[in-house]
Amino acid sequence: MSIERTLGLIKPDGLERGKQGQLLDRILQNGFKILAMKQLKLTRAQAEAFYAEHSARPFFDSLCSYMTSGPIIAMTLEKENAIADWRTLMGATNPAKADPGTIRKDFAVDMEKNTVHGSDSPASAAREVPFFFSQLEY
Ligand code: IDP
Ligand code: MG
Repeated sequence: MSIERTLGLIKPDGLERGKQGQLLDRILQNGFKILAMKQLKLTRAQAEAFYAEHSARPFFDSLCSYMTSGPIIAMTLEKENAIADWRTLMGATNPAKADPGTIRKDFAVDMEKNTVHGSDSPASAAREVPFFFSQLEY
């Protein structure tokens, strides 16, 4: 295992319900360093670009509307095995199928409003981290 960086997002439902403190605490308690962090609101074009891999999916339009419905928090997370470990801490996309103790099990509203995002592979982390952060921000 090696030290990795991955992109974490707290999605609009997390901020709207005031869960960001609890979510950041879980991230830190699980050994992640938050190397960079900012709160922002995506434009429609930015959301569509970020989720471009899903552009043909039936949920794409609704997903982009939801992701632009309010502010999000973007983070670069670092630890050993960060990419897989953050996905494990997040839990399954569908919170009804998420394991006990995962963020999505404990916080998600539904399959769309599932509170957090995480890069799903080294290739997506390499694309997603610089989507939100420049080298000047570390
Ligand atoms: P992931 O966030 O667990 O990697 P993806 O399949 O990459 O899941 O989907 C991206 C996001 O799109 C999900 O986190 C969720 O917000 C939304 N999404 C995925 N599948 C559905 C669906 O079937 N209905 C509604 N929203 C969905
Ligand atoms: Mg994904």
